[in-house]
Formats: sequence, C-alpha cells, structure tokens
Amino acid sequence: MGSFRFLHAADLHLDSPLRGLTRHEGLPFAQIRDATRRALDNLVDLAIAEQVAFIVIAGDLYDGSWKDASTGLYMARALGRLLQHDIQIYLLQGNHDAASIITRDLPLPPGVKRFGSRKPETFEIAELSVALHGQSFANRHVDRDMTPNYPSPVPGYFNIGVLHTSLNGYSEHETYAPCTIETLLAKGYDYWALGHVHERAVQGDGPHIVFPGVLQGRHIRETGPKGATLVEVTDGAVSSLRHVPCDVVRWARLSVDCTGLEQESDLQDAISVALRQAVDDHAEERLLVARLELHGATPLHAQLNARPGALRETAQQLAAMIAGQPAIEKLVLNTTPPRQPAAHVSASQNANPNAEDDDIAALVNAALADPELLATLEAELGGFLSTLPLADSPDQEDSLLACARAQDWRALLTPAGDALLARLTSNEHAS
Ligand SMILES: [Mn+2]
Repeated sequence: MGSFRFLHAADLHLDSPLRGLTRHEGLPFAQIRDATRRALDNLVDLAIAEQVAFIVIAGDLYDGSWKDASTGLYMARALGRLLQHDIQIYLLQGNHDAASIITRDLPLPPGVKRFGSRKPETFEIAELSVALHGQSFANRHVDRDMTPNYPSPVPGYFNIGVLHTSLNGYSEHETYAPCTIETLLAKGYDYWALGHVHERAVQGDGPHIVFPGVLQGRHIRETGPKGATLVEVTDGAVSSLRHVPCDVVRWARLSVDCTGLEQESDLQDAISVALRQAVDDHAEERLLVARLELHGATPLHAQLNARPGALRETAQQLAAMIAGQPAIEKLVLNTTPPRQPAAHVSASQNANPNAEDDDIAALVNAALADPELLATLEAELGGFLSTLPLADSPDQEDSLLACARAQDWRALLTPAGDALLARLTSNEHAS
C-alpha cells in the first residue's frame, strides 16, 4: 500500500444570499456576495496543487435551489477543472440540497459520483484500496440516525463514511440525522467525512471524525478561518490532517476596551489598533469584515450613545485608511457610564435590563451635561418652588423636592432617571 491525499469539504452553500446584511450600509456587497464562488475556486486550486486523488463534499454544495442557471454552471466549471486533473469527485446531498429541494441538477459524467438517497451506497477505488460509504438526504428533514444501515467496512481497504449530520450537542444547528460518536466509531471505518456543522471540529484521535466546517463564512456568526481538510493516508492509515483556509472574506468580532478613555481621539486610536491587529491576524489577501464591540466604563459613554451613527461612520473611515481596508459590519455600543445606576434598578425583572440601563443612563448623563436644559429647569421650576409653603424638616433632606429647592439638578435627575427606568422595565406596565 502506498500513500495518497484526498480533500474533504462540506457546506459550500454556493451563492448563499446575503441575509440581513443589506441593512448594514457601506459594506462591499458585491465582494461578499461573490465570496462563496471564489472560495470554491480556491478549493479547486488547492486540490490541483496538492495533487489529491479525489475530493469528498459531504453535503450542502448549494444553499437551496439554484438562484438561476449560473449557479449550476459555476459548479460545473469547478468540477470540470478537477476532472481535467484526474481528480475524482464524490458528492453527497445534505439538508440544503436534498433531492426533494433541488429542482435542477448537474449531469454526472464519469468521474463524478453522487451517493443515492434511498439507501447507503458504496463506491470503491480499487487502485487505492479505498471504499466510500454514504447516503444523501432525500428530504430536507431527516430526524433518524442513518448510520445503522451503513455497510460494514470493506476488509483491507481504507474505509470512509460520508454523512451529513448534526451529530449531537451542536445547539446552533438544527437536528439532522442525529448520531453519536460511539455509533460512528462502532462502524469500524478509518475516517468519517461529515458535513453540516459549520464550525470545524475533529472528534477523537482514533478513527478520525471530522467536520471541515463551512468553506466560506457567510455572516458574523461564521467567524475565523474557513476552508477544507486535507488528509494524507500512508499505508492504510491517516498520516496527516491539515485544515487549509479557502475563504476570501473573513469575519471577525473585535472587542474594543474603552475603559477610562476620555477623548474621542483615544477611542479612535483604540479602534484603529483593534482593526490593524485583526488584519494582521486574519486577512492576508482577504477582505476582513469586522463587528466592533465597544465595552467598558468611559466618560465618553453618553456622547457615543447620543450619536452612534456618527461613530460608525468614523470607524468606517478609520478602517478605510488601514492597509487591507477592512469593512465594518456593525458597531455595537456596550459601554457604561463611569457612574453605575442604582442597585435596585438592575435588579428589575426585565429580560434584558442592561440595554435599558445604558439607554436611560445615557439620557440622564446627556441631560446633566446640557447647560441649556439645566437653565430651563431653573427658570421654570425655580419660581414655582419658591412659592411652595413647605417647611424643611430633617427627614426631607434627601427628598426630590429638597433637591429641587436647593437647585441641585444633578441630584434630582439621577433618581428621576432611575425611576423612569424602573417604570419602563416594570412587568406591571407590560400590557
Ligand atoms: Mn446542512
């Protein structure tokens, strides 16, 4: 037995639409929309450069029915390049491209094999002593374990199981063809080429159970390097396993610590540093698309929250002036004011009290910093308050009225903000 290489990919989702992205202004949509096609080209280039014997694609080549004939033609060209280099192709249909979903399909010339959906099918490559076992999805929803019907390994061969599955315990993914690592191991195969889970994962260190992950990240939940797994087999055993990036657009969530930043220029520097670092870490020739998440207690909090759109534009301009020109998907403000809201407020039963806290605190802070508002309060309330025939008493010293009479607007507005927040987040007002 000699040695050979093969490539394992899954979840290409060719021509996947830009769901939810179009509302983010200033993104290079054309480049992002084209990314799944260019990643497919990179996959083909990789297969040719590494002189792999064959490629296995474990489901979800497409995101659903083709958007038009050009999706099928693009895939045909990619597969055609592989065939011209004598690279055999093994395809499996997953939940996104199940037999019942795809209304049009590619012809299957010699060299392209697709696993049937009625029962598991085995393809043998005699000259390499390789057997591939797999079953495509007939329908979108497969809620049973498909592995019991998979055949026993071919003796003396390197056996590969091909399966589109959520395995179990991947809560981010809907349950499809669930199975356990134990049942996969019990089959006695040498390698499980899985698809469906978009995060790359390698299970166990005996027979390899591998999710290569999505070929190209498509949104901010698919961050980090994306690509395919290059497997080398020597004398019937896996001798090396390498994940090779194929993506052309890389998604990243960047956390920017704003704690104690006092000047907007300091914040701009922090954003530039975070972006530059991410480009160095990730981008190379790729487009980096970043979500900036600002956090920490800063005196800038109120001012940032008052004009989040302006900050986003500034961040985009900063990004445009950095080598590699990363794009900003979104800017999320999770900063807090230096002074925290009163404890009873955060104990309220709101489902997401922090966002409310921050908004109200920002309003109150903005009000306190507004000399015009303070002057108005004094003018409108001052005269009225002085006519009130109320005697000061010791237990009224901290009351709102006492604060007003003393023209201590800060002391007045702070509990007013807290009271407003308590009202807004009270369940009694939910109707
Ligand atoms: Mn899938």
